Amino acid sequence: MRILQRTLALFLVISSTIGCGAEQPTDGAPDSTPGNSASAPNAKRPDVPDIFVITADDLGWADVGFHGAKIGTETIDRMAKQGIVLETFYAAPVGQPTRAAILTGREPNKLGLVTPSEQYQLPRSPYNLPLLLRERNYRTIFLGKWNLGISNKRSHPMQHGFEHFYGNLHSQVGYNNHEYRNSMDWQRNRELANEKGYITSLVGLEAIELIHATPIETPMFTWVSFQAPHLPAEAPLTTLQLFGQIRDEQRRVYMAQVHILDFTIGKIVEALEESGRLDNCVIVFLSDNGGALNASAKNAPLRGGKRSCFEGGLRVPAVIWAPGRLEGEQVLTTAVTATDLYPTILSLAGIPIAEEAKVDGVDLWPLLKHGEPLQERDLCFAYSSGSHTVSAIRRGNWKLVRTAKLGEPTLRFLFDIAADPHEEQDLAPDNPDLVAELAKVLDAWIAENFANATHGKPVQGPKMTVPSEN
Ligand SMILES: [Ca+2]
Repeated sequence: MRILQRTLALFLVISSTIGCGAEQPTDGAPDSTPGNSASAPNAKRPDVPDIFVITADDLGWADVGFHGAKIGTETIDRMAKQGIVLETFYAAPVGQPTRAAILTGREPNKLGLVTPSEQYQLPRSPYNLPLLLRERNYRTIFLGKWNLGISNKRSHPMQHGFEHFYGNLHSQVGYNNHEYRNSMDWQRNRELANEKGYITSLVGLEAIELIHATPIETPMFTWVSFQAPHLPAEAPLTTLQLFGQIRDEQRRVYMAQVHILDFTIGKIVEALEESGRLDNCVIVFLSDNGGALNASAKNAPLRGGKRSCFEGGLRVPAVIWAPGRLEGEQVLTTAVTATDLYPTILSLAGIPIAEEAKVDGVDLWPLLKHGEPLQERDLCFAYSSGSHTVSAIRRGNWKLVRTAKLGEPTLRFLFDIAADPHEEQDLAPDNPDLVAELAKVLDAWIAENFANATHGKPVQGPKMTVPSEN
């Protein structure tokens, strides 16, 4: 019966995509939604919000409507309009470190998570976010792509405090066959989920079911981790037809992936409205790294893309939307990072930050709510594929970027990001002292963090694609 219901619901989702077309906005202002009861006093519920983190995967800076795209991202654009656009949100150059930063608040390089290796995994810690939230009676849910360890036994989301997991452990499963390298990687709570459907829609359906099934007295922490629009380039035929005028085939598929991603987020928001949760919900939306140019993402006018430390690799579309708690129609230009989400979410949940957690990020809520400025800080980034190493430091409006290919001299670029956000004018030749000063700080940071990650011994779990019975 459950499968039948899900299949029917999936059909409705896909059909609705066609019916809605790409340009129909989601209607309704959240503050005036009839029947919205979550903001009413509830004696049984602690005064904390539901928290939804929604991540896209490799989504380009310019691939959302609020940055000019014409892909049909009405719900993301609604969140941007009614919430606060985090216009200078820095992720890592690849997704795995960003994901670790969200769950730990720490520089992910310190955890041994630098490259998107299948063998590195998120270290166990009593301070990981879902564990702390669960101790405070949050229902903790992870849906979609995990990518922080592939072992069912040692690095599973449910061993980090998530009580419900539905999705894939690997990075790049088939959207329709749910396979990674010819093995099924699709599960619900460690049990193989042999279900049919497009994974973006399946993740959305699971979210909707859980939203309706969770008593309003129970606060929810849900990370909806969409794989879209990461490769492989696969989209439902019916959604592809909406973009028939796009000649480039890969771009056409990419746009369809983004569109159905947005459509699915819209259905989740509808469920939050129908269940009376939206007014008491804080939703954070972001991409886990810059758009992947080889997958037809567009970051322009930002320079570069995924795996680079130019803005196109680091700066991602990001929004925080809290209909009952934050004034909307704002754009925040302060530079913030993925490590800041952990202390911000704990702050919302009323959980103090333990010194032992060694958090690097800062609580953004006073800034978001009251405009209190952050203390000045250097933001550092690094990534290495082995043959190609990139790093950057941002101090105020200055940004030093270094790139090095194996066997070639290191290139250094200095930009004034405020005056030149697209990194077109290299000011390094005119400012050798500043370049040297920033390079010194960046080198120290790399020695402390990045070097530790590359030369340390991250815990490795056994490679296991099909969920075990343990
Ligand atoms: Ca990614």
